[in-house]
Formats: sequence, structure tokens, C-alpha cells
Amino acid sequence: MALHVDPHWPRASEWLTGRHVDDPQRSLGLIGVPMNKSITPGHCDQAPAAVRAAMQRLGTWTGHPSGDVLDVALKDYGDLKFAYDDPESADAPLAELLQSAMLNHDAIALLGGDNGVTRPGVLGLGVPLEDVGLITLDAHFDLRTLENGLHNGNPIRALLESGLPGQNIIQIGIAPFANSSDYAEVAKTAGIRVHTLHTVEDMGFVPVLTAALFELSLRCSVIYVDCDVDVLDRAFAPACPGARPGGITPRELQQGLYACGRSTFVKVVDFVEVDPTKDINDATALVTGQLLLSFAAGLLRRGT
Ligand SMILES: [Mn+2]
Repeated sequence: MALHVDPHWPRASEWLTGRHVDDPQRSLGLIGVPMNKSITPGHCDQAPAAVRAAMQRLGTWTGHPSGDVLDVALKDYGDLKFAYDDPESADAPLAELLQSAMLNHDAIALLGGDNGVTRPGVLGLGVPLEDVGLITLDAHFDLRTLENGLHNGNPIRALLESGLPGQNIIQIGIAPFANSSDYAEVAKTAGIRVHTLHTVEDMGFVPVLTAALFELSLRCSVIYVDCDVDVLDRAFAPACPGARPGGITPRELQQGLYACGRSTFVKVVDFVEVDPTKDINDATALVTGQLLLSFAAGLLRRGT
């Protein structure tokens, strides 16, 4: 399909390929991590390409007084090279790229891949785990046992066992009828703070997230945000195998990512669990692109 060209309407895909204002205020690195080792086999390895392609159909104007995402210089590092079905093979190359990229940017976005990305993402920060805060925006605990090896259902369990203190983990958006009592107990015992969709309903998604960012900023030097797109209602995220009816809306999640972008503590965010082969009318690829743009929009108000 030939795209209409309008010099007065920059596309987010141009921003991805390096277009920005002459004197950008902020800088964001993007790394594709096409991990694909899910409990239910799928094709999350296709997500980085699908999301980048969908950004041809998104613009850069934020709608906020902060203006336009073209004020953020984005550098796309392409897709990480590793064996996509072997999560541990991502550890060393991701740590190396992440730590060098973090020196050059205000923040880094990891474009998964399935949720297995979160484990090497957190470990790859190169920061002692007792100083790392982790916020998951996710319908699931991701605390399954490690007996069948690493996969998309156990990254948080693996991080606990690697030494990430449970008190440093806040999970927001945990869905009813999508988890088990046993794993809820694992979260409780580990000291993880859990905000189910019931809490989110009562207090609002953005207020709960803002409080989590503030709390972790008091006792951690770095915050990692894991955005599992399946926290959205299934109607808005048909490409996420784990999404269920009753999830949050795209606007709530966009506002949440904007809040994460504003926090100077958030150094890395991941976007995971999109399987483009299950998408309908590119709805999920488009919303994931919007979430990346919302985080970048937040960067423009970072520290304010
Ligand atoms: Mn997840």
C-alpha cells in the first residue's frame, strides 16, 4: 500500500528511523527482543516487526502541552541476536547492549517478544537487585515454578530466585479468573505488593501506578517497568493470548506509560506478549505503538 506523504504530518515510523527536531530534549533507545518461548506456543517473535510496521499509521503529536514526540531522539538498535526459543541465550547479549545503551539515553524500551524478556531485562540492568524496583502492568503474576525451565509464565519467579527482593516488586492489573490461589500465595509470601483489577477499579489505574512509582523511588535507584499488553481488555488486545475480558482500556494504559516516562527512576520499560498472527485489524500492534509513544511523551515531562 502506498502511503500518503504530507510534510505537515510526520509519521511515528519516521521517528523510529531517526527523525527528530534539531535540538531534542530527550533521548530514547529501542531494542527488539523477539523472545518466543511461551507456555502456549505462538509467534511473539514477530511482534517487533509488526509494531514497527504499525507505527507508519501513527503520528507524533502528543496532545499534551509537552508537544511532539519528535522532541525525543529515538535510536532503534534493531533486534537482539540470540536463540529466540532459548531465553537464557538472551542474557549476555542483552546485558551488554542494554548497559552500553543506558549510558547514551534517558531510557530504553525493549520491544518483545514474550514476557520472558523481563528476566534478562532486569538482570541486564547491571544494578544490584536490592536497588532495583520492578513494576509489572500485567493480568498475571508470572510466578509459575521453574521446573520446566524458563518460559513466559515464570519471569517474576525466576527474578525472585535470582535475588530480587519481593518487597521491590509491585504488580498492577492482576485479573480475576486468570490466575491461581497457589501463585497468589507465592506473591504474598514473597512480599510482592499486588493490585488486582478490583483495586484498580476502586482507586483508578493511574493513581495506583503513580503511587507505586513514588514508593519504589524512595528505596530503589532504578525502576524497571514490565508492560504486558495482556493487561488490556481482550477486546483491545486480541493478539495477546493471555488477555481476558474485563481488563483495562487503552487510554488508561497510555496514561500509565506517560506517567512512567515522567519518572526519572524508570530506566527501562518492556512491551511484551503480542502475537501478531492472532491480531485483528492490527489493533494490538497499533496500541503497542501508542504505548511506546506515550512513554516517549512522558519523557518530555521527565522530572516535572
Ligand atoms: Mn505477563
